Amino acid sequence: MAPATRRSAILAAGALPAAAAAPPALPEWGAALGPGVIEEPYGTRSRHETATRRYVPWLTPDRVSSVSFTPLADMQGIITPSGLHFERHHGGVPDIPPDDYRLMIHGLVERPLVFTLEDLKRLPQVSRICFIECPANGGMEWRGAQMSGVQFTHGMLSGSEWTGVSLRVLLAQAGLRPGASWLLAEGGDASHLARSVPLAKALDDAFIAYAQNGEAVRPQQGYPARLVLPGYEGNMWIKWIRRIEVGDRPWFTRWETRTYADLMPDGLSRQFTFVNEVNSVITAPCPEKSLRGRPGFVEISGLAWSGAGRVRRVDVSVDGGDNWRTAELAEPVLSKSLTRFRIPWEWQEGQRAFLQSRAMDEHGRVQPTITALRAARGTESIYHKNSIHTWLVEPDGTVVNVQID
Ligand SMILES: Nc1nc2c(c(=O)[nH]1)N[C@H]1C(S)=C(S)[C@@H](COP(=O)(O)O)O[C@H]1N2
Ligand SMILES: [Mo]
Repeated sequence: MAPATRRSAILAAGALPAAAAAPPALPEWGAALGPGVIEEPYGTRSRHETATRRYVPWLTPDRVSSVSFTPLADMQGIITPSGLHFERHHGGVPDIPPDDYRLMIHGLVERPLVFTLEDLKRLPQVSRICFIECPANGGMEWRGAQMSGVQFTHGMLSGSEWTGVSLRVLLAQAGLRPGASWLLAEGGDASHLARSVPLAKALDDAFIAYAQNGEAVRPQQGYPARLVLPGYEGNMWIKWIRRIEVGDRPWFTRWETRTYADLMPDGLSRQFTFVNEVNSVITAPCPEKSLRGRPGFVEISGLAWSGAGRVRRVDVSVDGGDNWRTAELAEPVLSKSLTRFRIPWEWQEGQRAFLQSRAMDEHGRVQPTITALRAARGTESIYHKNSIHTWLVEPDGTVVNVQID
């Protein structure tokens, strides 16, 4: 069969007969007036776009523990559209009228304070683009490849611009008392999820966000305000935050003693693993974006991130790690943010390939192989899996989730 020309391939993809849509013919949509500006005061995406958050039925049986995943294969750049941000809640999404919202700061402080949302908005503002990742991202893959797409292997990951007020500013207003060294942050939802946060982190780059990607934080993300802890594991980013207590030691809440501790092979568990270590994944090609019928030039593209700082380098292999080439990092490359990488490739029909990406951050930390990670951490944990991920490209272009040494 003769290879398809670019033009015939484009025409074949469209819904209209070729002659009606292709220039220089005038297509139907250019021959009549469309709706004007008053039709849609708050905009939505094109009705032809279908990417959605999805959930795994056996993983999220009820509202006490539900999670949906960002469709990473459909994402471009480093910002996740707010409507596709992954969701993780332990008591459903509360409906909080902004006028009724209050944030209390108390404990080891000079002046206990209660802030309204307006109070928070009057204070000096900070904005930052950063990723949030649930530490359970990839948790279903610890014992072997299981999920059939990047949405489920890595989709508890999103990137946003968050805007709000620095915790440093709020704590300065309350005034820290001697001995202050930890905070307890508590959510206002039915779960009352509460996590201990080191004071050093709070004074470094933590903030209370009331905006996300230029508008109010979405209800699913913590409206009207949530804690943002750049680089720290997602479950500490308390949503619907209502209370910050200052103390002189961690609280060891039930979330910390039972839920979010990393089980180690020797039967002990790591109490706190705050930082999400350097990680990456190829988002194209992937199981959702196969190469079937698309031989020739392929731009391999993906996301890299590190909770410890900037991504310095991403290497890509198409032969399961025998040979590596360094990918291009797309600007901006921001600390504790998603970073987009790209590298050109030629794929031939009939060629089997094992695609991998391996990120390194500015501290020289490198993603381990799955074998090395298991040797260090065992298989009891479901948290903090940052190993090199492998996609198998079958000879027909199908892409499959596999694990190799
Ligand atoms: N109040 C409250 N905060 C919460 C949660 C929750 O259930 N209640 N879930 C946590 C978990 S486990 C994660 S991974 C992140 C998810 O944030 P997102 O839903 O905005 O993606 O929020 C965290 N903050
Ligand atoms: Mo989470």
